[in-house]
Amino acid sequence: MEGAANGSVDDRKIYFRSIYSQLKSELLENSAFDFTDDAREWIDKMLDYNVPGGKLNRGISVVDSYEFLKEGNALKDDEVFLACALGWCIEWLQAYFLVLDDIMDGSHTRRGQPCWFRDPKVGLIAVNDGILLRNHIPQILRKHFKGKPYYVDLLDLFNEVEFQTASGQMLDLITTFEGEKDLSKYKLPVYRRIVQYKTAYYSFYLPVACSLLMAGKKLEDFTSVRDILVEMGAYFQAQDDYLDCFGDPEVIGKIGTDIEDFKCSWLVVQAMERVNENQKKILHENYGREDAESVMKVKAVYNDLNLKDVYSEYESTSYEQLISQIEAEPSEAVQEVLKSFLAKIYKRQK
Ligand code: GPP
Ligand code: MG
Ligand code: MG
Ligand code: MG
Repeated sequence: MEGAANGSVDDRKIYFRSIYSQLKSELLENSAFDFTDDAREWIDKMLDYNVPGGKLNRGISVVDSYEFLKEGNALKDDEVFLACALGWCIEWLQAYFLVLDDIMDGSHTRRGQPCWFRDPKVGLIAVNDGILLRNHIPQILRKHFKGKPYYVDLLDLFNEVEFQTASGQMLDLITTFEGEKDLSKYKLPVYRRIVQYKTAYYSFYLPVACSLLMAGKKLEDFTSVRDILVEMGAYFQAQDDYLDCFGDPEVIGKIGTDIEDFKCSWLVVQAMERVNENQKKILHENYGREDAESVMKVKAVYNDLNLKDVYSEYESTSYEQLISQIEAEPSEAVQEVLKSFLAKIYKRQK
């Protein structure tokens, strides 16, 4: 499999995908649970529906980052396999979050198909499926990493990041639903705290932290790297919020719900900093309502405020700031890890 490790981006993706089938088979053969045919079929279908259909950026980043950290030494077959397995653990974590997040956000589509809970045969069984997805992670880790010197640190890392994400999700939800709908509390510091916890740790810090552990590093020696990744995660969520409103649902694979859900989105925070009295009134009256006309009125205010230009400007400044923070990192290998991650998301359309 040497070629898979050192070949083109596409080869790597094909190899990464092939590991998914192996991990799925192992979970289905797991002797800790006496599977009936029905149970095996359910899990098989549930996994195929929810785990492999995304961009796989997070998962593949573990392999890419690990390779940079090995500084030019070609990865051995077993090392590529382990980095892929860890990458898939992050994709499993993401599937678990998304299955539950879509219920909480009342979303309709995800990755170009109806949300899992929208299938009438699934409904709230999706909650338990989320719990199963989450519990597959320690199963995968036990099978492939038990005995490695960094095994305990890996378990600890996944637990910590899950806690951070659930805490961020809580902030997202209570900010949205607590008491009267009050847009005046939607300010940048509130926004930053939500996105740091709900998105940045699991999407950006976790893949790099996994590769650092595999490379035998101690995470406490990399706090400045963590801070840069958290910053990158905040930028990524601002993109997600922008695309929720202005992205093409065909391309992003999901229909936005942030306006309807009264979310503390990057767009509404920017809008509130710029509105005149009349525009503020329109937002107060229409933000957080389900009907298409209200949503259109909110979008019209965003357009009047030229939020597309504000966003473009924000993208460029964030990029420049991140690059200069990255270039202050002493290790060239670490710089490569961070730059390659940033390149994957800069100006993304999906
Ligand atoms: C993204 O928010 C955040 C998550 C998917 C984390 C969910 C965490 C849980 C503990 C369930 P989002 O709602 O903006 O994402 P999307 O736009 O993809 O629905
Ligand atoms: Mg959400
Ligand atoms: Mg959501
Ligand atoms: Mg979103």
